[in-house]
Amino acid sequence: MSTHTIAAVSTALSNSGISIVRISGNDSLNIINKIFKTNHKILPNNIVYGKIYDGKIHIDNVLVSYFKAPYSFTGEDICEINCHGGVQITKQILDLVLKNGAILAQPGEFSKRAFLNGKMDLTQAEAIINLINSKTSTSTKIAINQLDGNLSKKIKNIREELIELLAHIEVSIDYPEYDYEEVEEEYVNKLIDKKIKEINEILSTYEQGKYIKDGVNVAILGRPNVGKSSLLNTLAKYEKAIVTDIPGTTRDIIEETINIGNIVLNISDTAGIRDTDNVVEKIGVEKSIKILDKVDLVIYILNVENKIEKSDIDMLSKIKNKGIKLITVINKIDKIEKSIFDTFMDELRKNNIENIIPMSVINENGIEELKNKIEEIFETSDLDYNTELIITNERHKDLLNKSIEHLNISKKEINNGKPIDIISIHIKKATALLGQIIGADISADIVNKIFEKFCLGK
Ligand SMILES: Nc1nc2c(ncn2[C@@H]2O[C@H](COP(=O)(O)OP(=O)(O)OP(=O)(O)O)[C@@H](O)[C@H]2O)c(=O)[nH]1
Ligand SMILES: [Mg+2]
Repeated sequence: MSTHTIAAVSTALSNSGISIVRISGNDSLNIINKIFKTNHKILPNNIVYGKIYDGKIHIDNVLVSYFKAPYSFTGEDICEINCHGGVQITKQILDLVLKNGAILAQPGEFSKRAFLNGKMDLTQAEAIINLINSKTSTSTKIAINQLDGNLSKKIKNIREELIELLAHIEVSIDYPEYDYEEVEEEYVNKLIDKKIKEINEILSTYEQGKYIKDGVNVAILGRPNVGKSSLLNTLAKYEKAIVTDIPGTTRDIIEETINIGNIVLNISDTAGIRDTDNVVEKIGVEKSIKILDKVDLVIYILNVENKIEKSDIDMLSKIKNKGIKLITVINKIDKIEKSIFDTFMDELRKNNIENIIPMSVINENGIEELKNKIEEIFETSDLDYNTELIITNERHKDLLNKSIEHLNISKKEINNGKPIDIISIHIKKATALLGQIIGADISADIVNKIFEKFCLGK
């Protein structure tokens, strides 16, 4: 299909034991023959030892493997040079391959060719990138499941039944003796309902899947000096943020990624929220409020030494009204009597604040409780990550949602007594949208966009 032969370094460019330069396309073996000397015969599915030469100059001692089309990752001839893993030597070998006829691969181009040559469908290609980017064992399991084709299988099944339904409808149109009677209506309605239910079941896993794949976005918010940066440092287990007793210490958003069990948290420590005339701090405060647009969870910290201000209650309501998950931490409990804590707690409860964690960051009191609460909120133990189908890609979610929209329209049209050919237009549309998930009927532009996000050499 593709004409030119491509090459790239498939391993990370840093000093390591070995690096792999991958070549794919008709010219792969020709290029290898020009630069590689060996005493062995280069046979498909074999790996041979030999030396790389640039003309007369000996560059490296390497292993070369050869996979003959169509039995390779891309479906084309592939040669891989396993060279020593120095950055300089790897670059030199890649340059040599390029000088001898290959062109540098685009990010994701090997996978794109695998898809275009029918070696895998789009969900499987997307699973590769999820697998590479995976940060926890759970997201790895989900990606492997998708790579095995489990999402594709499910989508194909739903799609096939809709295609059968369309064929059934065509028969009704072409052979008027089979009138499109009420029985037919009931049959079509029932089948569409069943498909909507199946699609919804897949969709319902998305939120969880997204958290597992991309991590949970968390902001630590609160007024100045309540202990936000101290909490970030304790969770990160090192002094990431500057902590002082001067209110207004943090001016910019400070980001850190940590794992709690199998959950990845992308935490942002923020500037303490207050009215201020300081230009720099003011910008920081604005950023703290703006961050609400992109977080899944807010940890709102209150200092038990202070009284709860109206601004705190307003902020807590704002967070809740935006539908963001909320944990409220009462910090510095090491500094007060129990009775003060009780009064504080009562006032929060009066304002319908739940998920409250008493804490002394300095003594690491309440940290485990906070972690447990986060796990409780974001880990649904009833999903079996080993076997269950979980979607993590926004593209899949959007296409599933749109296909449901069209199935719902077709149901409405049936109930409104619209002619069957009108109804079938929407079923066809839903079928096409489902097809786009696995890569059927998809435009070259979209394919390019998807593979652009891949890394170089994959
Ligand atoms: N006694 C006590 N002091 C604490 C506790 N947590 C934080 N502090 C102290 O409170 C002060 C402020 O802590 P920070 O973590 O800088 O507070 P912050 O909320 O990030 O403050 P800004 O960046 O100014 O918004 C520091 O002196 C901390 O050592 C705690 O649990 N108990
Ligand atoms: Mg701070």
